[in-house]
Amino acid sequence: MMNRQEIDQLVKEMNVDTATKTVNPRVQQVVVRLLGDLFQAIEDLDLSQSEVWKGLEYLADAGKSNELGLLAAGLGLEHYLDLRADEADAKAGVAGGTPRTIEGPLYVAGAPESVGFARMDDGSESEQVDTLFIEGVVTDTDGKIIPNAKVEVWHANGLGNYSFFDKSQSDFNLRRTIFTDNDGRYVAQTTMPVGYGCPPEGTTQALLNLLGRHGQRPSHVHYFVSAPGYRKLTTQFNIDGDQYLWDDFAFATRDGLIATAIDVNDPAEISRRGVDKPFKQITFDFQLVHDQAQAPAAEVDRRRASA
Ligand code: MBD
Ligand code: FE
Repeated sequence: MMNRQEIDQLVKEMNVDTATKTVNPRVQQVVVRLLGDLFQAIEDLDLSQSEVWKGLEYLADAGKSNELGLLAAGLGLEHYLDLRADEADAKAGVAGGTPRTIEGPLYVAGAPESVGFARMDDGSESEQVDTLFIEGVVTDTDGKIIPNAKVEVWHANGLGNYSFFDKSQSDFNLRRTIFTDNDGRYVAQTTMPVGYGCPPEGTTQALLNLLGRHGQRPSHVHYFVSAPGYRKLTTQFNIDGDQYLWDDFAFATRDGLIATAIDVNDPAEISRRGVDKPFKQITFDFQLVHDQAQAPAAEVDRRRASA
């Protein structure tokens, strides 16, 4: 058995003392720490060589199938980073506003833009899925409306699948960028999302199976909400009544982020909305926090798809 001091000495001899060119100190610090922690875990758990290779092969497979983002959500790493961001905000005196929750791995940049209103669905599911109107206002934390706020919205179809990743859907189906109107309002006409489930034969679900866990999310809608002078908000609402509301494999459900879908059957309302059947309606408002010099960055730099 090596103790931690011997492990750290070995890591240093192999990866620090061997440097002959410019060092990136942050990368060196992180690599040295993670290698030390890994070697320590191999000692503590007495991992066999085969077990270590299985782990590397798992990560290679997860990367090859583009599931590392899904894995980060499913293992709670993405939610943990949110808890850390909340703590950092609180420490910097940043308070109030709509709570953040995870982005997830399925955002695609470049969605069609409009002002005030967008129809998000391509009509292909109109017969199978309820129509949903989502509307709300964007304000600051004092309730002052924010016109021209950028509201990026994306969600799954009636099978729990997202366009772009699901190539059977049309381009940017259920993905839109809506700028709030002069009253700070956005309205989206779309279809009721169904909760996403991890691909059953995928690498993420394979690991979840070994942990005895499901890979299901409740029905939800994702948002980025931003405006000049305000901190960018990454969030979602999760829809009340879904069996996975508080049993989300990605841990995104939070107090303050639960939406209720109301059934609307009134013929006058149906005609006012310009639709031909009863629909569901969700009101979801956002409060943005003013930028402050000491605040931690709200923008997360990560690789995202764009189309
Ligand atoms: C999703 O739709 C999602 O939002 C997350 C976090 C993970 C997988 C699929
Ligand atoms: Fe999602």
